[in-house]
Amino acid sequence: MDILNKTLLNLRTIKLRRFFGSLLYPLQRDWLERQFLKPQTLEAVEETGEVYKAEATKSGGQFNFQHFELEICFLSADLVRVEWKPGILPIAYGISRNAWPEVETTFQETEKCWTISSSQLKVIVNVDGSLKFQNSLRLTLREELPPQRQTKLSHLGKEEAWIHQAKLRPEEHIYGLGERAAPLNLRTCGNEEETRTYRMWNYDAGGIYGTGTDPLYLCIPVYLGLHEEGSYLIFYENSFPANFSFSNLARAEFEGGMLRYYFSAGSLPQLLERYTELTGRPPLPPRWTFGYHQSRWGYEREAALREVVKGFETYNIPVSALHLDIDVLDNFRAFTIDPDRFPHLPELAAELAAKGIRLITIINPGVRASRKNKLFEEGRAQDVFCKLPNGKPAIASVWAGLSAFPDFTNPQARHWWSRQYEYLLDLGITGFWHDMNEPGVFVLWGDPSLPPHATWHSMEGRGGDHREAHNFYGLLQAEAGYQALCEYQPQRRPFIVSRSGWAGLQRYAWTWTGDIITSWEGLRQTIPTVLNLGLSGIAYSGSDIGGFKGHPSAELYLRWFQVSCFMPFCRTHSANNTKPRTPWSFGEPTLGIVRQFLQLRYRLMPYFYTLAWESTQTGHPLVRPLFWADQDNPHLWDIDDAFLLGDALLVAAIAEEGATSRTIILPKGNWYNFWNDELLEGEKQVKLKAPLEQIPILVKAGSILPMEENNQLILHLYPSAFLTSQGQVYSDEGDGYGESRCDRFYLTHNQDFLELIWKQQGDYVFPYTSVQLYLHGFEPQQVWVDGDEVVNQGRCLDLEIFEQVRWQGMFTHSEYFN
Ligand code: NBV
Repeated sequence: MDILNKTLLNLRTIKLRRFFGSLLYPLQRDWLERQFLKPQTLEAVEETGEVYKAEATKSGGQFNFQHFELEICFLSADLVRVEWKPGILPIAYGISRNAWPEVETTFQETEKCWTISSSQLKVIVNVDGSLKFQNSLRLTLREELPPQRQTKLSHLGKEEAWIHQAKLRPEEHIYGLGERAAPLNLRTCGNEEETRTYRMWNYDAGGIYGTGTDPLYLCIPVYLGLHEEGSYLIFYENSFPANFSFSNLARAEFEGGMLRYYFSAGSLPQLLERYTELTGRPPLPPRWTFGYHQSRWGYEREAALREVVKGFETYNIPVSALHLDIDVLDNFRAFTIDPDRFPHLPELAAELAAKGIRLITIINPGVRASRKNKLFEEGRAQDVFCKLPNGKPAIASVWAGLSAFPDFTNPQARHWWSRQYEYLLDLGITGFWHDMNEPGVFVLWGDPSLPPHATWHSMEGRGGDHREAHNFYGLLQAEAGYQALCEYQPQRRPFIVSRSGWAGLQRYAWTWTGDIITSWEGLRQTIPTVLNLGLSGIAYSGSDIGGFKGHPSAELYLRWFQVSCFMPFCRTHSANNTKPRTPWSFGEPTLGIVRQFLQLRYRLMPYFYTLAWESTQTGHPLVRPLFWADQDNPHLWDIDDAFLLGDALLVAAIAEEGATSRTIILPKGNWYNFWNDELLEGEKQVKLKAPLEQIPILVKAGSILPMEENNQLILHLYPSAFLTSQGQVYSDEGDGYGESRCDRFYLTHNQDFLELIWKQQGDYVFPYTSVQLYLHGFEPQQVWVDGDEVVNQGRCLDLEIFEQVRWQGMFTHSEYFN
């Protein structure tokens, strides 16, 4: 965006006072940076040189090359850590598991190379420093070129910059990298000139972005490669700014640090399991978080909130949370509530809680730098802010005006920050929304964050500049917030949604896709963005329904809403200068259809909640690309306008104005049309109807889909010709850490019989009053419950607890079942 546009946008949104800050701060930033960027002595790019020593170690091998050292260490049979030194050792903020049992490996030497193998993986180290990774079938998954290093002299002394490259197979597809406004496959073409570069530098898109904007708020240096021989994952444990590109070569260029990365091989689900074993799995969120969230920048008074709640009641729309944006703050200062505009917040919070609606408030990390601000004075006294070389806090202009920024790499700062949440929790706030935590600041030009070389961080006491700390900022703020919620409300599970983060954010927070443009293209973009976040370990995300900035048409809002009902985070949110946006803002038929979709989402609650519980065990994202369950089918590798929700549901977005149908290639297996039970064959392209009141939803044959209504558990049984159908339902209190239970159901069939077995596990009392079994694709004639024949009620059977149900009848789609 050019300076003129930015100036206008700034004037409109941040007002005159902060506008001057956004003009003066970049001048200061650039001046400071000039002081620090002394002319650098760049030494020529170095390669490994000759190897002069190679030896086996406990779980791997150690190699000394003329210029570099290489250490290979198996953490498990399918996960290996590779380290090229020298360089600054990373602080393990992204890592959750540090201790791994010893892995049995064999170390072999030939004339040209060394081979280190586990039962599942072989790493071949060539004399020139190139590496090859093979699976147990000896299929080559990845071939790396010897790394290159550039040594430079900075204000910190001698530093390394690294270039790491690997060959990509012609058909290879690449996914991940955190949050990207790009297609699902990040390697869009093999052509060098058109190759996109993806930057690793968490970035505030400044109120609006669309496809192609890069970087965004949440970069993660992790990617998955998928090709004909298999799939693998690479995670670079390096937080320095970096550029990634994928042409014939996958190239990663890091501006500093050590070249430490992890390689894992396996199917996509296995890769996510390993990666989240390393970087952490998402904890179980409270159940209400899967309900609908309503938000808007612009609820300026309590009365506005009351009115919105009234709307939900009047129009009979379910809602579980209201989000309070910066309007709620007293002069935009962190951890405050404006006493004039929100004088009775505790009463309001209690009133809403009684209706099952939680309040979530925004928190920005910038602390107004003023003697009158107690928080600032306290932070200064405790020395917890990011500093300039003269020891003073680094100050930049943001919402609260000139502000200082807590240095979350300082454990004392995290502790101090986490103490602040108590005040808001006491008022009745349930969850927190961390915004502007790249950290983002107001600038008219240049990078909207702190001076990269001139800002000094604690880095757990060892020291480091903002280049190293920047990408950790949102992650560590989330850690501080999470600790606060655990400490002050130990009986509740934390809920934080964070705009920025890094590898491991899933341990503390959800995210959303930020200020996406209001347009059909914007809607379409949110799907690959959410999918790639999921493949980067972030299981929970969603987008501002209708887009952040702009006025969606009724049709766009509706289509956005329909797809968001199947995303983990379902929230309408919009900028302050947009027209009010609620499910009823567009009148009928939008209102009625939105209501139906939301009711469907609430009915699917047992399914969402069970997926969430599964994710605590596996790290699998809730929303997955179509090839997740059928990765050998290359026709699915680029599909990014449809997704799977868990294993059972396939959802196809309608992201084209006026469209009333669309085509889609189905993954293997058979699929039931959710709306009419038609059975469709997988691995084929099908055309599906999508009138305004529907988007295509398919259910995989072989699924047992749990839903609920009026305290009844409804199990939708979708038999498959080939498989035992299975399903499970996880239940507990919905919050806290009490007892839980898991109900498992197994459906088998032969010619004209169907049998369902129920196995119960866990001490939590079955929370439903009854169970309804709903048969799809089967017409029953006779029914037996636990051996006794009962009256045939047709496709729906209402029961209490049982062990076995048997039906005799006919498959509707007998052509598939014989
Ligand atoms: O707090 C205001 C907005 C918020 O509504 C939005 O969701 C964030 O992404 N915030 C950004 C700051 C200002 C944006 C111009």
